[in-house]
Amino acid sequence: MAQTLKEKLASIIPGLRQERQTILKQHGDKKISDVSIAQAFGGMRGIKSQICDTSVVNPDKGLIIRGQPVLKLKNKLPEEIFWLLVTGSMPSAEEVKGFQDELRAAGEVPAYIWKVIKALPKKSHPMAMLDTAILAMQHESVFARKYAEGLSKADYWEAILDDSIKIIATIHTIAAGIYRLRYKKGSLIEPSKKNDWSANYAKMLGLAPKKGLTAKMMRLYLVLHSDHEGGNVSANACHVVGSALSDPFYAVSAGLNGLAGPLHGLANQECLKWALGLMEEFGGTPTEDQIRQHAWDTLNNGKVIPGYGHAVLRVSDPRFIAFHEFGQNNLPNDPVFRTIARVFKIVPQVLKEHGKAKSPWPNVDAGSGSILYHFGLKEFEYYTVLFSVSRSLGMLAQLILNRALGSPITRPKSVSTEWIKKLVAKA
Ligand code: CMX
Repeated sequence: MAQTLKEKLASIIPGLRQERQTILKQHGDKKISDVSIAQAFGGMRGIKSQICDTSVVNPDKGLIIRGQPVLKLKNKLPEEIFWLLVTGSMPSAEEVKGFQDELRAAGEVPAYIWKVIKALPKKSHPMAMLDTAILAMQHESVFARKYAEGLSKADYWEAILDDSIKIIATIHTIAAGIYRLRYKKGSLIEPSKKNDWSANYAKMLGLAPKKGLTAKMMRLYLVLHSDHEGGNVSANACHVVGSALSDPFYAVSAGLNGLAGPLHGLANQECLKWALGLMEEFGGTPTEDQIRQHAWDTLNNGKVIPGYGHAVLRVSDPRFIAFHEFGQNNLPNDPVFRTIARVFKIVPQVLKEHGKAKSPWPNVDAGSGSILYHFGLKEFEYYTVLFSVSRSLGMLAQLILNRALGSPITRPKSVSTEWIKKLVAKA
């Protein structure tokens, strides 16, 4: 029988709580990681120190969502992916429809949000606009209100789910509105009751439908970026802030602030900028030798090549592969896509020769920009906003589960350099 997302969660949460308690009681002392001095100084890379059940990133296989490789999920709807992330199973067709209806019912963006966005400097970065809007909507938080009224710990997750639905129901409308206001694209466009979440986002941006291909591209984009386990900057920032019982508006806004960094989500704007710079320098699609030279110039100037390398992955990111296939099937002659495809042939060789990056392979940000550009989204400063709309799904799924399972406040111990020096001296 079809269930609402809340009913489905209510049916599985007791079992998950029991499972966590049993693991902790029977095996709580078992070690899962050692920490070296290099890791403590080095961004905690590779330290296994938190639990995230929505997805895992395998260094050799890439993103696995609830046991399924992301490439197997590439034709699903983001609404289905959210359900999968949070419950661990796919919804039935009826459940998806019910969930979409819930999103539509919660889709009204409060009028004050548009005033807040319009009050920002006109040249604000669209990520600053989105983060501010999500934070300003904190006023709507069911969790914050119910917590102040004395909500029981066992029921936190229900209010977190209510807030999550409000964020998912409105973030694409806010994001599309930011695009139209920031880049003077004309008046805001209403969503359609008939459309799914991705199709409505594409519609509200004002992109040409291209016989349904634009909605298909958007669906792929929003599925591929939805989650990437728990340790990346945005998921981790959202998790840490949420662990203080700050509500999802605070927590997601914090996560998105992290996504706005050039070593994380902003790399997709940087990547296209880099490719367009190449095309401008060489007057069109560059040759392989020209790309090699440009890549070396970037490295010799002490800069990173955006879209390449990864903290965990050691193969080409399957999400890059999915975009690459989409490009080959739908826009093989697009000059920007052809440049990106040629960059993919050359940059891994250059990075291997350079010898620093642990992975010379493309990550998700290497390919998405050329596709967006082809569909008329030419303002590449905006690209991380699209990433954000998608990533809100993973961040919120993780928040719901953490509150359902009573995860405590995050508080690792820091040590001083003096402490390390004494330790080393003793050894
Ligand atoms: N170009 C040049 N140098 C690179 C590089 C790249 N693409 N990727 C890594 N390196 C360098 C690092 O800067 C580091 O140099 P230093 O020793 O001088 O500090 C060295 O290689 C080792 O780094 P690493 O262990 O391989 O990579 P990290 O885990 O430290 O960093 C990442 C990972 C993604 C930040 C890095 O590969 C990078 O800066 N890539 C370019 C930016 C990018 O594409 N970011 C998007 C990642 C995906 C996402 O989160 O959205």
